[in-house]
Order: sequence, then structure tokens, then C-alpha cells
Amino acid sequence: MATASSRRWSSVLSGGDDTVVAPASGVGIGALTVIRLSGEKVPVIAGTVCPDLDFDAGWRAQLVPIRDAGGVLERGVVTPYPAPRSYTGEDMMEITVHASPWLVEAVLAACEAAGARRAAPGEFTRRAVANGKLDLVQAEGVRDLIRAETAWQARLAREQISGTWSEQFIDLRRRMTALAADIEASLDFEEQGIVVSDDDLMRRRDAVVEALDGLAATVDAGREIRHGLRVAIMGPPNAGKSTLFNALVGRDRAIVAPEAGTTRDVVEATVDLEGVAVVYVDTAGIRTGAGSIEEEGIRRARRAGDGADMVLWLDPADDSGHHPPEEVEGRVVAVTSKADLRAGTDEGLRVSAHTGEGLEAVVERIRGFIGSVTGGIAGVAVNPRQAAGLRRAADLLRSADVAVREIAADDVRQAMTALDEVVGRVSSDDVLDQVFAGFCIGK
Ligand SMILES: Nc1nc2c(ncn2[C@@H]2O[C@H](COP(=O)(O)OP(=O)(O)OP(=O)(O)O)[C@@H](O)[C@H]2O)c(=O)[nH]1
Ligand SMILES: [Mg+2]
Repeated sequence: MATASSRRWSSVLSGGDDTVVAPASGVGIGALTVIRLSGEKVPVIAGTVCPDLDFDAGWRAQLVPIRDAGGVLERGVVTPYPAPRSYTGEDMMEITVHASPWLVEAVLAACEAAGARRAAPGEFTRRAVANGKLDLVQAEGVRDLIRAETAWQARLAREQISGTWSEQFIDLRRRMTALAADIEASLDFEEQGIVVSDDDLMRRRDAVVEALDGLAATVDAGREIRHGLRVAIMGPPNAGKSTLFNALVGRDRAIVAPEAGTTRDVVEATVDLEGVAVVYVDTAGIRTGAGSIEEEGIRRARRAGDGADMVLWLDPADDSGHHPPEEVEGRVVAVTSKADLRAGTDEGLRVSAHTGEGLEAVVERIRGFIGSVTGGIAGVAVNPRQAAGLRRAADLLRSADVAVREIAADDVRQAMTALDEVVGRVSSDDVLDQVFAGFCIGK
């Protein structure tokens, strides 16, 4: 076994920072907790907290006593990950102990006493980025995977982590490099008769702009998959909105009553459909001349409509002729509700929450919408941060007038920097702080 001092040297040479510790599994009721450490002092800390561990026999779980100054706390499973073959690229170690809150706290305190400090949220992944183990897009994938609650959320996260998104961004950057180089070359060698035509440069510029715009446009699908597809149920009072809402979510979530104006607030429930979270939103009936509480409900209903990807507008069969507010037009699926009360041949969907008629057709319509979202993205659905960077790059490139070579080359280089910021090749502390603020401690 290497001595602590020899290992310390290798860590110093690899430029280690201070050493951090945190529980990596959720705190709460559970059988086991994993406590994670990363940094140059990990081998030294191991020498104090679990002296029987053979740190250099890495990537192998070892059952060893875990100690603090007072003696043995428990026997735990410890896995060392010598640098650079670890998640962060630094010396790491994972200690698995029983999930007793007292015990976990005692092990953390023992690690602190031996030289570690508590990790900030996302600090392990931040170190992985700093050490080139992951780029920023992949790090965001890690965050998304931890948060994933549906199959599609997990799938997008996995593809982000795999690096295929970053490859697409970097490929575009490569095309920009070539473009900038040709613009500059044509500037330097014009007298020698080496001419790259404006047309050729423009065509290449436009192709990259188009690709950037296309990627940026996937942000809508990204939002729908990450935050759920919002389906608002709207219509006049008493249209059967809450009854349909309850039927769609499969439980009695909202109050149903024969009085008009029963629902005052916005009620939401999420259902997993085709691996996508669908957030059904029940709203207050929209009418004029309502009392002040109901007025507020109506304001909220309209706001819910604004934020919805799809609006089911319910027009009851026995009292038809109500039209949706203008602002939701284009997202409306017209539904005749209470279809059991009056037969009809209207074109739109007809449902009766009482007989069950037409319910499956409503769900089918939403499935179709999901299909159009997931089918249109070919594996990439960027987040708002990435979209903003891609748009900035596209705008800079669009403004590059190749006829004015000196300025054009500079615009292209600025566009490249915007892309570098997306993947985290260059990033300010502000950007990093923002990305990692969304992480949990221990990741
Ligand atoms: N016949 C029939 N009655 C229905 C149907 N759906 C709802 N109702 C009845 O219509 C009344 C109003 O239903 P709700 O679901 O509370 O209607 P709402 O649109 O949420 O009403 P508000 O919240 O007041 O705007 C209740 O008495 C329901 O039982 C249906 O499909 N057929
Ligand atoms: Mg209601």
C-alpha cells in the first residue's frame, strides 16, 4: 500500500484543490447512505477514518471499520477511486454506511476532522467539469437525470450525458473555424489571387445559421418534456371541466358540483403519458358578471390558458355557443361536453364524463400532440441556457457580412465564443454558479 505521503505528492502534482465531503444519497428513511469525498486529501483522510483501507486497490469495494477520534463507528463498505479515473478526476472515495442520521453525521464529522469540508451543491460535478471529465452540457444532463421523473426526461438526460449534443455543437464550431479561416485567408492573400467567393462564404454561413436556429428551436420541446406538457381545461361555468379533469387524472382531485362557479382556483395534476409528464390544469369557468372571488378565479384561468401547450375548450351540449378567449386561439381543441344530454353531429370531439364516451379520443388527441413533440426533436431538445447561447451564435453569424471581410471574421469568432460558452469551454463563474445551483448536495 502506498503511504499517505507518497500519495499526497502525486495529488499535489496533479494540482488538487481542497477536499470535499457530502452524503450522495438522499437523506431520509432508507437502509444505506453513500458518503462521497473528492480532493487531494482523500488518501490522507482514508488513513484516519478507515485506516484498514487499501486506497491504491481502487475501484474495489472493501469492508473496513470506519472510525472517529472516539473509536469505531461502524463497519462500512468503502470504494476508493484513485485519480484520474474517478467521476471528478480527483482522488475520490465512497463510504457506504447504514442510513442512521446520527451515524451519517458522525462519519461526515470524522471526515471533516481529518481535513475535508462540506461540499456545496453540485460541487462534485463542477470539479468534473473543471477537470475536463464532463463539459457543461453533459453536466446539465447529470442534473436532468437526477430530476427525471418520466422516460423521456431520462432519455434526454442520457443523450446529453453521452456527449452527442456537445458533438453537434462542436461540429458547428468546427465549420465556423473553417469559415473564419477562409475569410481571413481571402483577406491576406487576395493580392496573390487566392479568392474565396462571397457566394461560397455566404452559403456556408447560412447553412451554419440554419443549423444553429434548428437546434435552438428545440427549446420548446425541451420545455414540454422537462416541465411537462400543460393541458388546460377551460370553458364556461358548469361545462363539466372538473368532472373531465377528474376522469383524465383518474381520481377525484377537483370538487364537482351542480352550481356554476364551483372551481375558483387553478388545480393541477400530473399524469405520465407515453413517458411524458402531462400536467392537466382545471380552471374556473369563464363568464362575465361574476363576483370578486370568481373574478380572480377567472383571471387565474386565463393565465393558465396562456401558459398551456394545449387548451381543451369545453362547450356543453345542452348550453352551447361559448367561444374561447382570443389569446388561446391556435392551441384550442374544441370539445363538446355533456354529450349524453344532447345528440349532435358536431365536428370536434364529443365527450361525456358520465358515460365515458369520447374520453379515449381526448387522450388520443393528447398522445398525438406528444408524438409531434417527441418526434420532432431527433434526440436533441435544448434547455433555455443552451438555446440562448445558440441563438446568440446564430445572430452574430447572421450579422457577419462576408463582403466586409475584416469585420466578418471578427463576427464569426464571436459566434464561436458564444458556442464555447454553451459547452463550457469558456465560462464565467456566474454561468457556472447558475448551472450548479440546480444540483443537489453530493452530486
Ligand atoms: N349529464 C352530464 N352531466 C355532467 C357531465 N359532466 C359533468 N356533469 C355535471 O355538471 C355539473 C358541473 O360539473 P363540474 O365538473 O363541476 O363543472 P365545471 O365546469 O367544473 O364547473 P365550474 O367549476 O363551476 O365552472 C355537475 O353536476 C356534474 O355532475 C357529463 O358528461 N354529463
Ligand atoms: Mg370546476
